[in-house]
Amino acid sequence: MTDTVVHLTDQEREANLELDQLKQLVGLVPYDESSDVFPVTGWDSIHFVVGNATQTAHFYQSAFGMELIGYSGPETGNRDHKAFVLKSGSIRFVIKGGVDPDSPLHDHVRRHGDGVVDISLEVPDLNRCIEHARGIGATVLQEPEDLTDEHGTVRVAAIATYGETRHTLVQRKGADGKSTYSGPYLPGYVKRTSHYVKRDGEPKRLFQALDHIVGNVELGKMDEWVEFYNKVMGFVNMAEFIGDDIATDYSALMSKVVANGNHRVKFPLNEPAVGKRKSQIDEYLEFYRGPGAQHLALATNDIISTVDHMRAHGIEFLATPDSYYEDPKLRERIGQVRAPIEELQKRGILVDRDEDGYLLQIFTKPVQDRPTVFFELIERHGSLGFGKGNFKALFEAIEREQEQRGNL
Ligand code: TYF
Ligand code: FE
Repeated sequence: MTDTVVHLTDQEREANLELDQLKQLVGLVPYDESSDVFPVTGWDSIHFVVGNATQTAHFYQSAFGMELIGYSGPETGNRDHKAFVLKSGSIRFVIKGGVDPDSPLHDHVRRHGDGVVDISLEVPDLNRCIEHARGIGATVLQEPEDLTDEHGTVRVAAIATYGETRHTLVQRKGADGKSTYSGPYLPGYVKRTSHYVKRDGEPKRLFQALDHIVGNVELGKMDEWVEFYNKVMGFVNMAEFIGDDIATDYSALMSKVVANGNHRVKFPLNEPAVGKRKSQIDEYLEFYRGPGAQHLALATNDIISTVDHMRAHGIEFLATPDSYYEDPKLRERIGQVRAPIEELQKRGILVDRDEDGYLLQIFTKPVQDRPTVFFELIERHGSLGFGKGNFKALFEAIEREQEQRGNL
């Protein structure tokens, strides 16, 4: 096993990320790619379908500091919908909303509300992935196809995952490892830059990478989805899991984590558990009308200024009670961290430490009308975990919100 198998994607290189930085940001590990049945290079893009893409794209530019880089819509020949491509560091969001009243995107919004429809991954050998996935019995939603325009060619295909969510697989490089496409995003999208102007003193970007995306699945289905990622996509199980112990006392959920070989792509999978109270996962499943992506964790190297910026732009975070910081066991548990605890307390940032290091994290409230999708900000300092030591405080905070919504 050597480090040399961990490559940077073009996106990461463009974002001027060094491998060491990325290792720190998202907790990369070396692995042997030659025995991988479904090699994944990294995240390609995350697609959201929303009720009003024009306004949601503005929200991600202003409050999340993202940069508009591409567009598809009626002006470019796409009469069905508008799609805005936004970027921060090495990650892209694609925000889509129906224009044609008969657009199928409206059906998605009617049923699920705003949400994540596609977790797109970059792969070095698309045909090999699809052949393997089909062999195991995965649902191929889109057969491999070359998309071409004046900027070159990208090869894409898609497989189904939980609920109505899909993984589009994108191959942007030839067998020689050279990029085959030089456009802003994919064929069909034109370059477009922001009208949103950053105010003086605003950080260049608020997050550099995507750390993990959590999926909520139905009661009793978590292990099936873990097996799906193991068998179909060659993902490995990570150590962290939430079992019955935390489930019965707090928000009643079970969770296991799968990751691709080098841990760049990490998927915790939650299912509701029967506890004292109605699970936060049940609330999600009810309002999303089925399984779907629950939270996206954005990796930042400066969570303090990121939180300050987002708050100044109206983003609401889950409150952490002062008792969390005043507990003498907290200081014992976390030891020395990069900022005074008072600075973390002021903002409600949580801290956790394990054998590899520590992490800082904070969670937003749901970002759309339904109590479904939310975001996490995470600043890793060696820890490869997900904040297990914070689950109690976090789930209690989620329950306070659930109670206010009348869903507990
Ligand atoms: O991704 C994680 O595991 C942490 C903790 O419903 C978490 O961010 C787990 C389940 C959940 C909310 C947060
Ligand atoms: Fe998380």
